[in-house]
Amino acid sequence: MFTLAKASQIFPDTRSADVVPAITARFKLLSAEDQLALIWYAYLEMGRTITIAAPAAARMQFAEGVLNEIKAMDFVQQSQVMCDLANRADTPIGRSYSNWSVNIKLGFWYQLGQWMAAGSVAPIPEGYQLSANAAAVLRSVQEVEQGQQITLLRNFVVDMGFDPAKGEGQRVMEPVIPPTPEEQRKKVFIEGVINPTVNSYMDLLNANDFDNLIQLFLPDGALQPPFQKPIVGTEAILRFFREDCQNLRLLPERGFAEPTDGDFTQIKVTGKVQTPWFGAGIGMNVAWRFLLNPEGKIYFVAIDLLASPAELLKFAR
Ligand code: 45D
Repeated sequence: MFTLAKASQIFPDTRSADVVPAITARFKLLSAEDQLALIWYAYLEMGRTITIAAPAAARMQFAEGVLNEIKAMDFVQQSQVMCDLANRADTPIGRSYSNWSVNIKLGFWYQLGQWMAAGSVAPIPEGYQLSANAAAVLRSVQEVEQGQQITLLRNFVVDMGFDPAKGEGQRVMEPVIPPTPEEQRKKVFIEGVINPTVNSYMDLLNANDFDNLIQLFLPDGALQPPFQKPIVGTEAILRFFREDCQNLRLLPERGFAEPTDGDFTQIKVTGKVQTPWFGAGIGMNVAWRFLLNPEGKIYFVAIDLLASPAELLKFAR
């Protein structure tokens, strides 16, 4: 019947934003100096049209020690720390960094960016000239839609630092906030889909109600985030929800359901997702591809960042 490999092939005509992994791969070939300057230029330019929400204090406390350490250094040392992170050098700061959840990493850079702009942390040298390759990567970043741009920035940051345990180290994550109280929850409406599992999935994720959300999955079910391998099994998926999925806003718009092999049901939904970092300012175009077992439990769900807005309306059989 269904294996994970087969499940991941449902709705094969869904086009995801392949430019994101392609540009990320080119970025990784650049020197550390070019990487930092490129991110700085991209970040300054984005800042003209959109504001990043300041991270909550609860999130920043985990990076505070390292941030204060960096703030006390001179400019040469500060530049070295940033280059070491980009180079994934084995340093104490590089090791701390790799254990942080994505949002803590982003909060750390957010703070450094503020300090760089204010002049208290080493800026990118005035008049720094990107290499020809770096300039080309920057142009590619500028050409994609905003939802893809923020995904690129996030990708660039996530892979910095030094992780001797390759992701198996002691994770440092923000505290899990309590779910939204029942009376404050809103329900989504998905045109073309009336399925209690899919609707509950959206509503529970929007309410940060991860303990009930995980109940919708089969014990060996899987969730595949954009451009990642599937996360398999209750424990790993729940950990991912708690660590990376707080305060997301899912805005599904329409969908299509059909029966498939072995009395399973496959459902594709398209719509937008907002991240707490940019709020309503950036809606990422996404597809959810669900595969439900005959009892309506989730065996597989993939979240794809779509190649273009036209994909939102594509439901060909
Ligand atoms: O190096 O249904 C400086 C799942 C220069 C869950 C800098 C989901 C030097 C299931 C500027 C200082 C999660 C999969 C750096 C749905 C330097 C589910 C700083 C999807 C680095 C729907 C740079 C959720 C900075 C999605 C501060 C798709 C950069 C979520 C900041 C996507 C970048 C969220 C930020 C994304 C990027 C968030 C804040 C893409 C945030 C991106």
